[in-house]
Amino acid sequence: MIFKKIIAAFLVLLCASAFAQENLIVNTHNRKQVSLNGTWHYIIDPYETGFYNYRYTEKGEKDPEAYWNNPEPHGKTDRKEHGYSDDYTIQVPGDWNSQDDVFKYYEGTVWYQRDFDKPKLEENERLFLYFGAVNYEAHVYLNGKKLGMHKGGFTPFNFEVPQELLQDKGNFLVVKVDNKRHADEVPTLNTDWWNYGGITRDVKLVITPQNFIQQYALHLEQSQDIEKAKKRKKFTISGHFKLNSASEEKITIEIPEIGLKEKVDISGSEASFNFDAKKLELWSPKNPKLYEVKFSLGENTLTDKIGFRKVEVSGKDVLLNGEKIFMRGICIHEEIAPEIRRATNTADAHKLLGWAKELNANMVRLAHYPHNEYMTRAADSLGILVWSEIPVYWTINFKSDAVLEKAKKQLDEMIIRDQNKASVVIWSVGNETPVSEARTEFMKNLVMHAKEKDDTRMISAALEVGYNRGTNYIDDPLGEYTDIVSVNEYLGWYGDLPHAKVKSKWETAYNKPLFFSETGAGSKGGFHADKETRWSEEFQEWYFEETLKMMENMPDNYMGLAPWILVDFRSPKRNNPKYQEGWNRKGLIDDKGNKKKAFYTLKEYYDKKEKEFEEK
Ligand code: GCB
Repeated sequence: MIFKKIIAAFLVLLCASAFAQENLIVNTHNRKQVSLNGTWHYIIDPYETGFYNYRYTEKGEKDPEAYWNNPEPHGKTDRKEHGYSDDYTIQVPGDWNSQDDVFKYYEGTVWYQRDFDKPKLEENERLFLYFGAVNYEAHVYLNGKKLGMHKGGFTPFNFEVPQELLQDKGNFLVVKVDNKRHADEVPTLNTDWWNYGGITRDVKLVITPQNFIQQYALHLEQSQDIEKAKKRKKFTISGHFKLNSASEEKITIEIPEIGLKEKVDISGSEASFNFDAKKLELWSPKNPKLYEVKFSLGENTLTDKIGFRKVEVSGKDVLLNGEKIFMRGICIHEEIAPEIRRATNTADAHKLLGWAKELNANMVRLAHYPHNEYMTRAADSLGILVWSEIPVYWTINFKSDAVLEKAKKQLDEMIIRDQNKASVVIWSVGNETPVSEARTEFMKNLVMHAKEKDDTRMISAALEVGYNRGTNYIDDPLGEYTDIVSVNEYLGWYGDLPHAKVKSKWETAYNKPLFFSETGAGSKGGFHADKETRWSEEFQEWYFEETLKMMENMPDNYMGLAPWILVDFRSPKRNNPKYQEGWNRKGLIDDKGNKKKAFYTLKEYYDKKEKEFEEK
């Protein structure tokens, strides 16, 4: 019996840590749940005393001094050197850095703890503990037992809660969170953003039936001729299901608004399907139409709101629902600057995307990691195209298979979570990775992996510009594998002055759509001077004027841009004591929320581009 229990515990652990994405539950917003957001206790533990004994080996499960345990002292003679107290509390979701001065620059381990009562469960219902994200490494313990661990600071994970572990009242939940940077992680040691630590996204108990739809994809079949489909008013919808366990039952898909009801046969625990749908209104930025969709397995129904659209590359163009588009983009970090914290909720998402809308953008590049799901849900409903990226940033260890596996896992988790968001049109596998054979092999592997998982989106990566006899030449070998060629350019900021831009020549080695995934210059909001004075709003405005003139001379595969960046953001690399003070100042909006002059320069260009495309 004990042997069986050990094996079962081992299997739970193995599945939980190594294959978290296989078990990932999607669309948790619309499932039965109990939120565990709110006030938690914490212990700061830079030496990891709660985890290792004094010989630096992991503490035994029952060790009373392990911080996942917290026995009451038996009496006054008892020695006790840790504890959770109401004097040390922290809010979840949220980064720790913004919550107390002791955390401002902290990188290391913090233990989080809270109690919860067992929710009321119907017969056969199951319980999963779901985390929207924890940066970076999380070890999760319930009533002294380890449920599992997860690495990756921006993607969700969940562990099943074995019911025999639960008490009716006061279940003791502990999460060891460690945000130390390491050379062999994703991202690696060096980034140009703040390493906010903590349980940065929602935590909840998800209650499911015995068997349930764990993951699904539902979209327009990519191979259909969309022009013909539009003319005939008959579209093919396809997708797949992954159940938690094998079932003989059929799954019913309903879209009540168009009177659609289809049954899908399951063999084992997975099924692929396709069927026709009439009268479908397609999703686009102009008409972000979402349909209520109901998926039923037996008695249980899960609802979602899904938009249907087709995005594809056709020669040098990107087509959305068969029509050529121009991406009026802007890059965004997941940060609320005036409060110096991570964005965590719907209001935050609407604030950031609201600014993007004011700019008349129709697209956002969510840099440089998957943002929280409120962002992609809001983008779906507001009609904003999304570029979503994994943090394969700069100098990842491209020679390591283990690092490649870590990157793939984050890619899987990103895709699985958001594959039903019509707004997400680009998966990006990285940013400014330095060209080498090992790098290209690594990145190609990620591109192929993303394509295999999802053929309904374009795959890209932000590349760097090469130079060839006076020409800005985009020839990074990775461009051969991506669907669109995206590049970051800073001519006039990191080299030369902005007036050099108009005369610059641009060429690409690839006959594919060309997208500028970054361009930008720093300015301190409210600092005014002549245009040649660095850090002034006038310099940044000038940079944008020259950049936008330069764009008019681009080759005809130019199909959009996402300048760097919507709002100033925290970065430990930016230490000019007068103008930066720990902020990357390339925002079009400053850290107080004020729009800089360049905001309006870009907006004017976007208004013009919008008209130009409407008139075509
Ligand atoms: C880049 C990076 C971005 C930086 C930006 C800058 O090329 O992709 O993460 O923050 O430049 O400000 O230099």
